[in-house]
Amino acid sequence: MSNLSHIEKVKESSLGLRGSITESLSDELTGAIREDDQALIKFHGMYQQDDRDRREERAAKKLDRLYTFMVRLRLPGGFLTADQWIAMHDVAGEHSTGVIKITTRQTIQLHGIYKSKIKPTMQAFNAAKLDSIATCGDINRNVLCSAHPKQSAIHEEIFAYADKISTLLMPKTKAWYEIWLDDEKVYDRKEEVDPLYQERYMPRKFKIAIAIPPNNDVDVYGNDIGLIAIIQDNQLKGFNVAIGGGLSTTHGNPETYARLATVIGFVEAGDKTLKAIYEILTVQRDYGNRSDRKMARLKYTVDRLGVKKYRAEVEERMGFKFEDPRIAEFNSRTDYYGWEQNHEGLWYYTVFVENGRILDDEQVALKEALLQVAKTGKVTFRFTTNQNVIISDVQPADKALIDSILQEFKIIEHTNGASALRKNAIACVALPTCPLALAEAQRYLPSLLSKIEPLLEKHGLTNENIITRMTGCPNGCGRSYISEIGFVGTGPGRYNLHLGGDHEGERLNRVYKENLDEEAILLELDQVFERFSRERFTAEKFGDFARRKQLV
Ligand code: SRM
Ligand code: SF4
Repeated sequence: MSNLSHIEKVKESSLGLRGSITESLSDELTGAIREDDQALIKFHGMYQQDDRDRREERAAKKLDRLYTFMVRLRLPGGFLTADQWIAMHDVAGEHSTGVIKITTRQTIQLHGIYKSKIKPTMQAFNAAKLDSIATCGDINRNVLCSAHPKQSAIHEEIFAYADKISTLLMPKTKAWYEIWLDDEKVYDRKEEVDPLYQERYMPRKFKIAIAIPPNNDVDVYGNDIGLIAIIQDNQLKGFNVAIGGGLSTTHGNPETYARLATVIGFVEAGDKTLKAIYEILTVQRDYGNRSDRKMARLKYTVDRLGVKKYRAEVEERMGFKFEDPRIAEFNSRTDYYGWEQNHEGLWYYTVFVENGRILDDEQVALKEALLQVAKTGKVTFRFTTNQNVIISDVQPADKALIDSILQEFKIIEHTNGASALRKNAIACVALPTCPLALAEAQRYLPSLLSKIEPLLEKHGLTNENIITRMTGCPNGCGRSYISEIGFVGTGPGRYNLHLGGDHEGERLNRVYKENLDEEAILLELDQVFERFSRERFTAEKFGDFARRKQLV
């Protein structure tokens, strides 16, 4: 096909995602890697970046950009053992900036890894039984699942699907092991035949999440495939399947849009669920746009073909039909902060981690505290899609020990002390590492919230659980388009302000005012909060109010 995009050709001629990565790594003249290899390393779970704060200074000295790499782990459902935590903590300290960053997709990223340190990083992860395969690139990414075991008595059974799906959709190439672990070279590529991904992989990234109602913590409708667990009589019956969610747009390109996934039916738990997922991918693989990457996500394929046709094609390939969707209702998206007990009596402490950044700063030594907790060997860890961490699976007899560490390091004070606004807020990474950022996000949102909190207090709204999200550009990594207050970066210090999304993640918001600076943001919010406090119905949520009053 002559109109394939350049990346399609790079994938196709990459010999199983190898390209010239090995040669790029051994080139000591530059801290960067070759351009085509930059696309390929994404499939291995990493991105080439540079410190944007230092661009000008380095350019003035006629120095090349300060290239480093970001590595993202594959953690289906966001689960780590205590030993893996310790290993990850050590790797972060030795090879990266030291900050452990919890992402909005329930995993962690390490930033600032020099080219020469990528291999030792991967090898240390592998020694801890961790990998970064397929966490980026045109392939199925980290699979999400509602994090908190309190969510359901059969949480473990549902949670296991995140791992099953991740395994089902792993690429067959052994390139990751060969390049990063120096495993034996694969000479016969027939050993790597990949019936799902073939030679060109997916047209674009692919994302799957499993939600356990009534909590939609994973933002299930923002995914290419959303699975909504259907539990009846305390048994997992199966899943409502939603397709075509995606939360990215491009400023100035009206052809791009955010879209919530459409429920296409119900499928029984077990093999039928896995078959359905697999064939939804094969249809997108075969019908997705491979010439224009801006239009390549599943959401555009679904709208181009029509939901009915897409479902019919999947059903034909599955050899059975979807049943009618079952009733499922969501009522929240918030994490369960603090201590909670599950049905078996195990304890869970959800720590508030502002924007997912685990580090030791002047306010709280969060990284050290979590290391000490891990060193007890009496816990596991689960990441949430709200960028928090749950200290998990604590036996009743060990709770006092863990609690004393959390007290000693003031983690409980820190978690309890955060306002409702802050606990419901997410920001993406943005500057200084994200090459696509137009404005700040995780470095700016905390201070902006400190100015919004007094406005809420002024209008008697301090305890409102308003879902607030900020992204440094319209790509939507912080899922701003499904928030009640969304900030989308347009340029340095400027944001579009979005309002009117619902609390449960079932309705997109819309632009309220464009290109606002901080003063204008605070002025607008002050006015809207004033009306909300005066004109709201009893218990009406902020997003619903903004919609009812047609503010957007
Ligand atoms: Fe994202 C690209 C960070 C979740 C939509 N995202 C990027 C890159 C890799 C920039 C790049 O392409 O060079 C960012 C790296 C920043 C850095 O320095 O670390 C980046 N995305 C993130 C994370 C780390 C944000 C965070 O603070 O947690 C999240 C990592 C998730 C993970 O563990 O896999 C992250 N990204 C998301 C989400 C939210 C989600 O999936 O629930 C979205 C919107 C949902 C969606 O996909 O529709 C999202 N990221 C994008 C897009 C737009 C995709 C599109 O359809 O056009 C890009 C740009 C691209 O792919 O071209 C992007
Ligand atoms: Fe970067 Fe934009 Fe994603 Fe934020 S939303 S991490 S600025 S790509």
